[in-house]
Amino acid sequence: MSEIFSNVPAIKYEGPDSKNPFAFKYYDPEKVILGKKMKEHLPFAMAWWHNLGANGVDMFGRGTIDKRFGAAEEGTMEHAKAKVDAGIEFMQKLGIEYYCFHDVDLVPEADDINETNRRLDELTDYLKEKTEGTNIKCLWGTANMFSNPRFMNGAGSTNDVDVYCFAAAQVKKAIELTVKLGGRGYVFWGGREGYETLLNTEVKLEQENIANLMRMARDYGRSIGFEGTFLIEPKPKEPMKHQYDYDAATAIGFLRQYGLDKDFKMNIEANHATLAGHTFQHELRISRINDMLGSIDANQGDVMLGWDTDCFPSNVYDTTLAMYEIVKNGGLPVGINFDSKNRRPSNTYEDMFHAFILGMDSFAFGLIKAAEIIEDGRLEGFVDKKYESFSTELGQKIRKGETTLEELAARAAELKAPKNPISGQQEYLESVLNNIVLSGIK
Ligand code: XUL
Ligand code: CO
Repeated sequence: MSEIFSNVPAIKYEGPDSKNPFAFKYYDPEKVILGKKMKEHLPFAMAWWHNLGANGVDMFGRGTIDKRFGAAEEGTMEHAKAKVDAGIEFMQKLGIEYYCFHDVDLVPEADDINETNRRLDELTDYLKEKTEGTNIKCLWGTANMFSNPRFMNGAGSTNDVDVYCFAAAQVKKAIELTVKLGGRGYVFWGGREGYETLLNTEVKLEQENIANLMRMARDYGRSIGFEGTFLIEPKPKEPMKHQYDYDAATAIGFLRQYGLDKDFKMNIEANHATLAGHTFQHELRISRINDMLGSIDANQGDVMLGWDTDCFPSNVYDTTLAMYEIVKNGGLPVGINFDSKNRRPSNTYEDMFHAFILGMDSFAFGLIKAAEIIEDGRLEGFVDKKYESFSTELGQKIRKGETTLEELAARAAELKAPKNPISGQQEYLESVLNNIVLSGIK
């Protein structure tokens, strides 16, 4: 197997003062933070579709990036195998141990699903053989139920029983492959599970059918030995006008309604959060407090653009607050998938590495600063103080749900007026956050 990325060395940690473009400035895998190695806090994964597939094509222009990786022609099994070789070399050079895939990222899809499945078997045999003896494994798998025209009216939410069977067949196969490749998670992202207009849509039927597809997936997965986490990846829109898994709160409510909440958690994507009008931290917090935080798709949107740009994460305030939620969650049961892609004019192999160095360093920096927020104590100390009245005898009684309106109204009558409300001190807290983020690396 010849070296594909021959201009790029193995990427090592050199520290914040390094000017080497092919070195980590913050990601130091063996460094211990809050009792755990950085690489254990940060189970990074490469998204097969973006990193090995996306060639810069957009709605207005053809691809700009050559991702043949030495294969003669795109869309062949030779190309599919070249992607495996390139992917392994890429991950090893960066020290990334995980990858995520959709079924059809791995092989070119055939007209007959039997042939597609045969190709998937051949390719995953090859992938397994090539990763044997390395520490590279699958983070999560998923079925692409949004690109093929048969899913134009939805997959689990389709109007057509036969199309529903194809969705089921793809989910079945993708779970089998996830198990074969040792995956920790299985994701449902419902790109076509939603509607363009309610004039032609039976929302109740569609949602019940989606829930049944997920139930069958859970039962089948458990029956073939999948012990990992099933995940819903919320997104409010794009490609559909409205997607049912709008945000974490909506998806969690859906899982509870259909009795799926013991097996499923959230895969929170930063850019999907902002499309829903939330911060990334909001979506992580809502998931965490409901014991539903399973995994993240690491990327960021662009404040000037209202769609899913899947930029590599560079905003260290966002990664700091995200890592704060993740650390508070006790880590992630699944991991951190860079669902991010190079910008179209970043069209060299070197750019692929720069992108991951940016993303991994941004999250490593976020982890360092999240630990500092916790150790510093000023932010959490303020929050404790803000709510301290709920530690009093009456506050505790309210928390336990042991009070009545009459009793509380009697106290209000006795007080006549409450004491002045305490300040929320937002600007002070923001200056504390700045102080921590900008204080350098110890
Ligand atoms: C689309 C998206 C997907 C999912 C997997 O916005 O995020 O790539 O992560 O289907
Ligand atoms: Co995603």
